[in-house]
Amino acid sequence: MKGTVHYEQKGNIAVMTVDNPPVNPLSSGVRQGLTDGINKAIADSSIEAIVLTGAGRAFIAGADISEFGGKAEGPSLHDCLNTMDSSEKPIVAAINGTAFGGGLEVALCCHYRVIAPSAPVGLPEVKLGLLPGAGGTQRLPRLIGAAKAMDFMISGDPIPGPAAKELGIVDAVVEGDIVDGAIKFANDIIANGSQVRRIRDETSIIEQDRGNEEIFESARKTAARKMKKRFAPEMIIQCVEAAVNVGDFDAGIKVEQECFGKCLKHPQRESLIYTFFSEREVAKIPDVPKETPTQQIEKAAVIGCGTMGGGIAMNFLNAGIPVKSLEMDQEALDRGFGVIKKNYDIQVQRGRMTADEVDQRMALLSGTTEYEELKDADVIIEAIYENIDVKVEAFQKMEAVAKPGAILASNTSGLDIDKMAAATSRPDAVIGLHFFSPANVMKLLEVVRGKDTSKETIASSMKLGKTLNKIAVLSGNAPGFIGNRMLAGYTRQAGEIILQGATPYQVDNVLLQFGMPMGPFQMNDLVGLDLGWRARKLGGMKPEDVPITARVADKLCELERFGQKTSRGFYIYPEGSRAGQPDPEVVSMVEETSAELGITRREISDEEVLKRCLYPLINEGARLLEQKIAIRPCDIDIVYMNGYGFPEVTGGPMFWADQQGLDKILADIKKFGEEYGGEIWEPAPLLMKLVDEGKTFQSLQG
Ligand code: 3H9
Repeated sequence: MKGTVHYEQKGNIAVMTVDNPPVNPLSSGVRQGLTDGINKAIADSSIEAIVLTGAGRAFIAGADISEFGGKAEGPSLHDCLNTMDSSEKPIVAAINGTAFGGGLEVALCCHYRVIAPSAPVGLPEVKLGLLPGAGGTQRLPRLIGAAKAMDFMISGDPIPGPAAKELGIVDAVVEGDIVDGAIKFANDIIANGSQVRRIRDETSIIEQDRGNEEIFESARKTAARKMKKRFAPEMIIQCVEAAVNVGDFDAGIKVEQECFGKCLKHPQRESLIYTFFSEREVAKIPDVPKETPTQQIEKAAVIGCGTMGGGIAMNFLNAGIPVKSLEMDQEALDRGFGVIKKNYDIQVQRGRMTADEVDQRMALLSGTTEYEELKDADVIIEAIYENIDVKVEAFQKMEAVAKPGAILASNTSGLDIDKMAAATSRPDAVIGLHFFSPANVMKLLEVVRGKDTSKETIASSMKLGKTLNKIAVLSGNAPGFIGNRMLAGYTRQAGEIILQGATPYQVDNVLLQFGMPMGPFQMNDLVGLDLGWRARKLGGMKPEDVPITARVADKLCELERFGQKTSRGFYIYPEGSRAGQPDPEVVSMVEETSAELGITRREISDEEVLKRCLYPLINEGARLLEQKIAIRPCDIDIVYMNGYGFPEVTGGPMFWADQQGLDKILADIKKFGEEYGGEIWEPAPLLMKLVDEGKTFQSLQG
């Protein structure tokens, strides 16, 4: 059995410590240890109260997620909690660190709770497609009211100890040694008559909520807005409705168990738990051992302070690391710093930061126009114009001034890292650090290893990703890396489909319905249609050589419809709005373009739109795996969910593909190949091999 609980007698108090490193989930051994420990303390007449705490950095991180979907050994969590709840000797939870999910529910089952100021508490089950299924949906509303409880459970976001006290989740915040504090708390209770306070028996707060339909309506609206297409929030609301309107605790628990069972069986649960483990798996690089020495990043430099460079600099400022920005002239620096300050001021207006915090962050930012001044930086990231010659020149200048051991990085979104590395005499220190726009917001960091990048540089960059609060995924060096290489087929298909009969609005709508935050044409409008158009013009491309899938976008650009920035693109954006409205003129333009190209338009079903946009992602993903550009399917999934908005509830394109059936996908790819031809529909050998062997992408995870 996994995990244990230590039992120690301190005078009249039994101190039980959950020990299941690194974060003490409620694995079988812990459940057994809790049950045995509580029974032992109850049976021992010299014990008057019990203190429960966790070893290391966590109190209890929740149920053992790896047990879901399988058969668990040992006592059930419910039996264990019933033993605790019915104890006549007071139990005090000494929340020393993270108390999440089932961990907080264990604490809610204790009769009292004290917490360390730094300890976070939360019920994040919703993020795994679940609900608090160990009494949390019944106990929390009895403690803090239905509205606040639903808010807490539907967001799944943690709060620190003092906020938990303010909300009424814990009884006291204890400075200093938490176990000593809890023992003192327990002795005060003993002195006052050893009363146990069971949350299950508290009724006054839920009675106030009874019959108030508005709070549930409001929770449903919040869930629809913030947790679009998620199954679990509605289940949480139904459980709280039962807590409030049924009133009887055991009847409420029955509803909770039924709803928990529905979540457990729902495909979203499987995808979201896969995502949880994948987010952690991507940090593990098979040929870069955990013990690889890393470079301490104490000072950073960013070349370029435009949209990307400024956003990248903000990541370092947010992590408390001083940054020097290099620009061509003072005017460009002032402009860049102005944008950074404006971004922070918006955070202050939204109440997410204080003016003092902004000052502290801005104080870490300095500017220069001289490469020489980058000599102290531990990492230098170039974020300049996406042109290999310009980048090569920047690397030559970087290496001339960089101190020994500094990481030399490029924020390129797909250019050749080895070419940049070859421009220096230290290719081992060169790496790609591809941030996604807006760089201060997006979670993904694509880390790109060149052929000579050292293990130390890789390990340091992956660690830097964590410091900057990003999810770092390692990619091999190939055009477009993982993300943009896969995206190429997706956007090209969207462009082709509209010429064959769909409208841009139908295509966008299908992908929105699938769960993408925006469709490909909305994305084009956001990024700016002029980028590709200008590049084609600058490159002297003749109109007849423009790829057919870019023809409509180029026509829009000729009319100065560049997208959101000019309030017109594929959509029309009313003054100040980012929500575009369809434009019949664009539909006519698309139809004209089809006619010019001699394409007969026909009705295209939503199903075909979806398959033709998504299957190229999967086919290309298979090639990336085959060519070892992506290490595992989960690396691709994490890139797509965090960098491109692929819906989390699907687990990412490769996981989703497995669930659809690779044989069905391969058959469709072959069919599209016969109908439309082109490299894009040539089945990847790995996909064919997996289908032949009756295997899934998951079978490659190792
Ligand atoms: C639940 O409680 C349901 C109940 O309501 C009802 C039951 C009937 N289980 O994240 P880290 C592993 S649902 C198993 O890198 P950090 C993790 O995979 C649960 N394993 O550390 C990793 O393994 P490895 C509700 C877990 O310091 C290692 O621990 N609870 C669990 O950055 C270190 O994790 C949650 O959703 C777990 N519960 O962050 C909490 N948790 O080293 C989920 C972690 O092999 N956990 N592991 O890759 C977290 O949010 C973070 O892990 C935590 C620590 C904040 C705790």
